[in-house]
Amino acid sequence: MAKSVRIIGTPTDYGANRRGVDMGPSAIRYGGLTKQLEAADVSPSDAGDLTVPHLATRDADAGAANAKHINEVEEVTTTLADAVSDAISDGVTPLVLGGDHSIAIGSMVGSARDADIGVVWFDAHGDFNTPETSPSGNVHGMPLAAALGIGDFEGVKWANAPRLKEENVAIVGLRDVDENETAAIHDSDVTAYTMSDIDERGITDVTLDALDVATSGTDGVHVSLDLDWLDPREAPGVGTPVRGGATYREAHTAMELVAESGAMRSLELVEVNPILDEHNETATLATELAASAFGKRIL
Ligand code: B3U
Ligand code: MN
Ligand code: MN
Repeated sequence: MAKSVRIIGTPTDYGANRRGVDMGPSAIRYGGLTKQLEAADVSPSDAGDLTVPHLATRDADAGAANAKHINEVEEVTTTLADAVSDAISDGVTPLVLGGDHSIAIGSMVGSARDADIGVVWFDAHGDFNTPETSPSGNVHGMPLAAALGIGDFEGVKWANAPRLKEENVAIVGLRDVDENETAAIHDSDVTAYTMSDIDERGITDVTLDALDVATSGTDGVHVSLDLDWLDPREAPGVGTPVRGGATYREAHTAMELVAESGAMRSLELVEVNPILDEHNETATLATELAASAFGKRIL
């Protein structure tokens, strides 16, 4: 029987420093998401977009300087966490379309509501800042810390992903990490693989190791795919591109290994910025990678 997937659009950019990622869900749908999922023998249903507060209706400078729009991010987190957890209770795999990476707090809280989960985080960045360490105040650089209960988020509790442990978090593809973030990652029990690790060991080895970390003793894995994990030549439509990222082939290989693991409990595609994209190619690539993660094969 075809696997059922529920598409959950989360059109928000409160956590980012550049406007535009709020249009990500539309661009990803327009890039052929449904067709790609069907080619992966998945039966998709589209729940549309969550209702999230629009920036135009809020004070542009809301929130503390070191955690911008923290209350809006909290609202989105609550709404998305419920949607993700409802999908899983219905026996359907949630596919969350961002939006900036701050939405991952909601995805992880929802995915970890009734299960022990691991996380594989594909990203150029560590996303391990806290309001105390962040150089920008942008919450999209903080979601892993937030979901793990690290740092002081102006009193916001996030209902920390209740059953997620540092030991089960693997970050893959790092190449732009802030100084304090490096120390925090070292001090934690998360496992982090840099692009150099991928260069030296190859994407297959690294991804299999990351999946081992995330599946060990857990009920399933949340896969968080920040499109800036890929090289900007493949994925130009992101807010914070960093040279030297994963290639097209490496990204597909990683997603195919995710599918083969059979452990994916929830997936999110984040940081697609259609304003910065070229002919929607980053959004289209996101749909292809989702298909690979759900098991699309050539033969
Ligand atoms: N580490 C920097 C930059 C950044 C993190 N995530 C993105 N950019 N997309 C920060 O602002 O925390
Ligand atoms: Mn990120
Ligand atoms: Mn990133």
